[in-house]
Amino acid sequence: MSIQLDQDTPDAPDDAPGGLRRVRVAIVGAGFSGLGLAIRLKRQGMDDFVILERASEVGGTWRDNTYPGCACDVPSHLYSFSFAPNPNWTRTYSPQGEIQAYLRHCAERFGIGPHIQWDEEVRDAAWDEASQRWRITTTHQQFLAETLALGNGPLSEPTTPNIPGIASFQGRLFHSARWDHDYDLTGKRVAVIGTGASAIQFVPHIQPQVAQLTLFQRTPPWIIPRLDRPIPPWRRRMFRWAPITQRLTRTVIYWQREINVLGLVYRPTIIQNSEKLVLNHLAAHVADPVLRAKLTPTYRMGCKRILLSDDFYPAVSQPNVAVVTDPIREVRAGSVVTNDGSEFAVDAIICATGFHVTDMPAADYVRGRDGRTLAEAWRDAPSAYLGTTVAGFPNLFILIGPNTGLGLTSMVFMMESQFNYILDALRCMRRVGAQSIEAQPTRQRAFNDEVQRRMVGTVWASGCSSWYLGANGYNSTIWPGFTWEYRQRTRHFDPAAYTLAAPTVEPGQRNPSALVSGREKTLTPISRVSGLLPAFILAILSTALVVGAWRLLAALLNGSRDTEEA
Ligand code: N01
Repeated sequence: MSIQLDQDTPDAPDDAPGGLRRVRVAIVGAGFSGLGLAIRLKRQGMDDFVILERASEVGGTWRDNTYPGCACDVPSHLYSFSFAPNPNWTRTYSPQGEIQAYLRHCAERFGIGPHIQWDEEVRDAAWDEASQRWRITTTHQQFLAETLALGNGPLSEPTTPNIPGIASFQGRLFHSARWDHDYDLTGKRVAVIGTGASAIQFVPHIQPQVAQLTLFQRTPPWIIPRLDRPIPPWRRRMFRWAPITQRLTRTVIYWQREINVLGLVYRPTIIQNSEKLVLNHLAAHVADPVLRAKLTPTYRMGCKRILLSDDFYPAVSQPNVAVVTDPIREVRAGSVVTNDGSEFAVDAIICATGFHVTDMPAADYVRGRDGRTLAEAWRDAPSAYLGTTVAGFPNLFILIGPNTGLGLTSMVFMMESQFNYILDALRCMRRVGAQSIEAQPTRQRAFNDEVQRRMVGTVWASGCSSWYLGANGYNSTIWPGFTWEYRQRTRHFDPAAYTLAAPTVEPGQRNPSALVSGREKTLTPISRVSGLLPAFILAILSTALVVGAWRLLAALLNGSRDTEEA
């Protein structure tokens, strides 16, 4: 039976005294995750929510990252909402503009626009024990929300490197996630710092334009062929007329990506075999042995994010590009100086140096039941139950929370798993009359212990440094398993892992267990037994697919080498 999350309930919202606006759910951010949750709420008949968006446009990271060549490295048939397939993607890997347009279209199609408070940056969000609600202060307003969902994402705050002298640079300096489109790079001497997912996408686009490109590389990435191609009009028509064909395509892509988990998590030998193939790809495109040595990774493939590109190696092989591997010592008014004393005169520096992932700024303004901020609760390392809820922070849901990140497949799949969980949590609260839910510390700890145990022996624990790891080397970003397993575990809200508090609780007093006992028995728990059969079938399916996929990759790589040699 599905319970509607409609707003005709006894405590339906009305604006509280003191200019506070009461809402049932406040969502921070109108990016992929915030929009997706809003759409799912709306489709469940729940209209009483607000999205607090600091900008004046939807899209989150797909709005902010506008660098040349910005595109998704997960095929868009998979990197899109399952409930809103887009038959009109023009390429296998959609460019940023199309993804941004898709998100805008979703917001319009599902009527999310009126729920968005534009130009409202959240400054503070504190759990108010007396009212059992979140008091949220934004740039211009205050809200009292039953539930707070953080959809601001881990890739929203760019990191600028702390290099001595960088503040005194007299040329143009900007981050790839805040591209300066007013600055014409034509004929300029440009330094690019970093060789991550962003840099390898824009370097091939700016290389033909600039006079000289100096690429400061700290660690060479593993790069596999992207094989991006246009989706022909006939196929787009087919997806429109027969949506099942697009669903099938999505399913195939899902499993093609999912099988990588076997190598990343369970069978590192598979990864070792494919490393040889990928080095062949490098050799096929970079003839200069000195440059090739610089570009050859010395750590296990997959330990850092595996990158996809067809044009990065050809671009850095051009005469106007220099790959510098000596570490940067300082930045001067018009140059970059490396440890060996070499000085590179530049007109502009582009930092492609990533984001505040494990130290996201939102953690500083979200304060839980005892007044502690998330950052304080996460002093050792970020952690959450099922990557979504945190002990001490009632009615808080973190979208793309700790240990929900992925190496090679679509984050939208993980987000949609979280949407299921959150909606079921809200339904459960209605059903049992709970005003607040809070993850039990023991369950949160047990979950995180399990995640960390499973991390041992995976490729992410094979000894490289990456943004997956926090300052103390703890991996609080990656989900070390199959994504279908995460889907399975978040299919239903599990009240036994929570403390549920009744609305009658007096300020300062908590009497949670009254609601929990007995009621939870009426709810469907995750069935471990029923989870085993699909897991077994899927494991067999995965094994069959992995063999086929790696053979295909081998054939493609050999084919491309043969073509080069011919
Ligand atoms: O950032 P990164 P990004 N001095 O952290 C180097 C997503 N994304 O913006 O490897 C010198 O990957 C750093 O060196 P090292 C995706 O999840 C998705 O490129 O740490 N160098 C590295 O080379 C991705 O993973 C898409 O040794 C410094 C680079 O800067 C995430 O965003 C597209 C330095 C940072 O690479 C971030 O990607 C683009 C310093 N002080 C991005 N500090 C899709 O297609 C850092 N570096 C979905």
